[in-house]
Amino acid sequence: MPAVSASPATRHDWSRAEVEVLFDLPLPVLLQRAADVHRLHFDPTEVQVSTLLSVKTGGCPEDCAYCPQAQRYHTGVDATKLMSTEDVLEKARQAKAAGASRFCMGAAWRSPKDRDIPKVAEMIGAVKALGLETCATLGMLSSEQAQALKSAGLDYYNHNLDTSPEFYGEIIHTRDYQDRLDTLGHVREAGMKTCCGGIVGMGETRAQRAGLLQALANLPAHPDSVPINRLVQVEGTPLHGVAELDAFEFVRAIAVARILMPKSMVRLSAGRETMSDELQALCFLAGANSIFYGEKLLTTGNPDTERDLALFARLGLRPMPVVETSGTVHADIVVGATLRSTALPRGESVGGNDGGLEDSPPCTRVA
Ligand code: SAM
Ligand code: DTB
Ligand code: SF4
Repeated sequence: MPAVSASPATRHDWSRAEVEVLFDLPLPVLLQRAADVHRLHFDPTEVQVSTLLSVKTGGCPEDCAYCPQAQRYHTGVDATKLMSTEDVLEKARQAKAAGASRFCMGAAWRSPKDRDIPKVAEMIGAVKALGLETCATLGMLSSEQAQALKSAGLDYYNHNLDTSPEFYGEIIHTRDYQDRLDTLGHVREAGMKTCCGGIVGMGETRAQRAGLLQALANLPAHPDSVPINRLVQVEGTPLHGVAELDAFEFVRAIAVARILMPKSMVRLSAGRETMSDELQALCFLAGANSIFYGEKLLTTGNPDTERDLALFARLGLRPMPVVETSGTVHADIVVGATLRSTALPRGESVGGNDGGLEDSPPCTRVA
């Protein structure tokens, strides 16, 4: 069996066998390793908080077998037009008031039409002007489209590999793996940060889950955010009724993602609504440090904000500060029933929150 390097150095040459060795570790050993890596680069009490909005829902021509927004499946999701900038702004203001630091706009497109780009650019500029980080997920992008979105102020682009190269053909037939890699290349070349992950629980094997994480870790640059989605089973999609993934297998995927991509935000993404608080806590122990916050994902549910606030308080977690180029640190602290933002001079830390942070370690995050 091949040895796994103990070096925490960022690598892009993981072999499948090495990743499988990690997956196969006894769970306490795997969790310990992931937690050690997490602490090298992050304060384990901090969780990055993003809110999602579907700015154009349903009617998608693609055939992703998991997706309630594909037109060809009968899921009860009605197709809508692109939202107006004013309506998006209202939702972004609400997300900011509730404590989100990043606002992610999703569209059920195979790829945007060139005529859509000015409208989306306007939305991005308006959301950014609120002081939120901006993220969009609009499907495949050309190089020119990626540059236009960057110029509009887009910080992150989400485009997932979704699964391992060898399982991919069982899930999607209307675009191939290389199309996804090409879009990610355009996003990187335009100078945006990448948000790229996948879905587990689609009936793939452990080796295929290892293949997804290997593909993500061996990208030319590790994604800045890595969403690990647990399949949300939606009636009418081909994957409805697939065998549920064992909860500990999901935790393993989070832990391996953390070890392979030590400096990335690993997002405990879709699927939280049906997870217990205890399972989510295990995911945070395994190195997850980002969530979607707000009662809806794109078309399906997410935990109530009250439940998330209570979970943060019970676990002693707090929203991750956003470090802006101006040198100001916006630290979000749990106050009453919302996650609130306050501006702090760079280098100062928040002196505790409702979750009892007096005993928490200093932030050891490495830029
Ligand atoms: N249409 C664009 C695209 O496919 O890139 C953007 C939106 S698409 C809904 C974004 C991602 O959401 C997908 O790549 C997939 O990873 C995730 N997703 C969609 N449906 C899901 C489901 N039922 N469960 C978990 N994740 C899902
Ligand atoms: C990602 O990886 N997960 C989010 C976001 N990127 C766009 C989407 C999850 C969608 C879950 C199904 C739905 O709500 O429609
Ligand atoms: Fe369309 Fe994106 Fe859903 Fe695939 S995941 S069907 S591309 S909205």
